[in-house]
Amino acid sequence: MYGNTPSSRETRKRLDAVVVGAGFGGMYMVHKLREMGLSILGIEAGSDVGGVWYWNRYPGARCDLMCIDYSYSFNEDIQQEWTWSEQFAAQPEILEYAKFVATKLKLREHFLFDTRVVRANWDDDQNVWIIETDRSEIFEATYCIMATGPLSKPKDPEIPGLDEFEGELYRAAKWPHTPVDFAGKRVGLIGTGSTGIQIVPVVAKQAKELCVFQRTPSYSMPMRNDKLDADYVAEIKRNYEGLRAAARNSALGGVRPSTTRPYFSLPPGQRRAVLEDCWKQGGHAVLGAFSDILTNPEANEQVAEFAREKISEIVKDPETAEALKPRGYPIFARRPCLDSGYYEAFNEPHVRLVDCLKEPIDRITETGLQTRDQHYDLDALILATGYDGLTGALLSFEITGRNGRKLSDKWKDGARSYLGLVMADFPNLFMICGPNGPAALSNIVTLDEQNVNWICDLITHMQDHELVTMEATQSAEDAWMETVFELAGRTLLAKANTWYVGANVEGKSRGLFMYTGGYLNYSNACEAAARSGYSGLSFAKQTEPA
Ligand code: N01
Repeated sequence: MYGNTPSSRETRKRLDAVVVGAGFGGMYMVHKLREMGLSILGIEAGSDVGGVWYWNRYPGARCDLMCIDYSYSFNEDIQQEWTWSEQFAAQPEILEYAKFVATKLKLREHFLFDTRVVRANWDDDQNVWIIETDRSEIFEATYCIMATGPLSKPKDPEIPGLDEFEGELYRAAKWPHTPVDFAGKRVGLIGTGSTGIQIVPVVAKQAKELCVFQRTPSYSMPMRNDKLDADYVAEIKRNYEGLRAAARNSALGGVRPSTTRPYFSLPPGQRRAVLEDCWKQGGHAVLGAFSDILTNPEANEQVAEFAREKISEIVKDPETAEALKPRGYPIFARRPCLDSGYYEAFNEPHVRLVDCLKEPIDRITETGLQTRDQHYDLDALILATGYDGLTGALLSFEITGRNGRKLSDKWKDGARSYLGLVMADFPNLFMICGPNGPAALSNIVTLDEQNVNWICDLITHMQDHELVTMEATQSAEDAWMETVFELAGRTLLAKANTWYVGANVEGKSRGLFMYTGGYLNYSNACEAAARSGYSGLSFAKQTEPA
């Protein structure tokens, strides 16, 4: 199968494990496997660690989870030595944090940077993964761990003429590493998801004109970010243990507010007071205000109306305010956005909203953007048009399992796996934050740690019992997917056209394939799977030579 590849068997490096990706998941995976004494290699397309935070350098890029959640808990020295400056850190600080961890744990020496995996094939005879890179290197590994991230394959819009634009073209997910100056320029922005909403207020401060081309409006709530003062940081550091335990025991894997109180358990005046208070608190407080916002359509619509009223309170021009109001899908069915001055930016005379539902984009031209009604002259165009989420990165190269089974074939009707971690027909292949886990809905660093720990426990189990291969049984995989679909049927999450359901990628099979039961239930399910002696997996022992 790999006979045509450039390096001969003798020159291939043999390893215990190859880890693809140097984001938070890949970094921790490499660290843990090294602690276990395995020979390892990490492969990363970027020039350094950081994953999504390495690539996403767009103006305003910031984590919408608090740093006390969005950071590693596994190493006390790291927790104590690193000091966050803000409640919700900006991209440069998060990238510095990733670099700090890599330096402290000496992780870089295990990674090949500026290198992409182009093929990963299971060799049934040798029981190894044959992993080929775009530098024509080939590695053989007993275990292959995909830490490729749920949002790492950016997606251009299907708008004709993109290649014809002669101005400056920027993609949020592949932002230049040197500062971009928009001063004096007419800037266009396509896309109003979490990314576009973070970009608008920052670029509005620099540009001569900013035109925001909005197709589907998002619901956004004020982030109300805070600088962290020294006393508070000291308190956090003293109390990390409890904070981390609380995160691990929560539905989100983080210390966001949540409640067991259903919406209609309070009279209207008190509900309103709760929502007002949450809006004032900022962050995701509104999302956690009532227990049934994502399950009760009537409660959801009332919370949505509250958010729409807030837009009218902020945006002075009634027509713009109206166009910014999301309608026709449940609030929080698209990822809830947190902003720092998004709606306020539209009160600036040089910032203009173009409602592409009323005035669709026809094409991009050499000099700007043509809608059905008019041409917008632009010096620069920013694309914040999202990702081929959850499965995009894993399907962007060839992965072949047992008996030549292609992953693209296995997933042609949607991603399927057991616990989002392992699959039938793909022996010794692991996914960190895979598409059938809760990655899109949880704090991903908590999930990274949980996934890595589970994988390492399983590898230890295999070593202890002299097992050479493992894969999910078809029945365990089918049962997990049944659970995933059953839970999905209870939420309103599938009722919006989002990357959650694959609606943003033409031809992608549509549906809610991710686990929506919450982080805690998910990690309990993984623990139960391990406690059962891994009854959902089939193992093989080394066969004796004849
Ligand atoms: O992408 P999106 P994103 N013409 O898919 C529009 C995470 N994240 O990069 O909805 C016009 O949400 C599209 O319009 P529509 C977070 O999980 C986290 O913003 O298809 N518009 C939509 O408005 C988030 O959910 C942080 O009608 C077009 C936008 O592009 C995920 O990343 C920060 C178009 C894409 O929105 C993705 O967010 C940022 C077209 N042809 C992101 N094609 C944190 O803070 C697409 N669009 C951690």
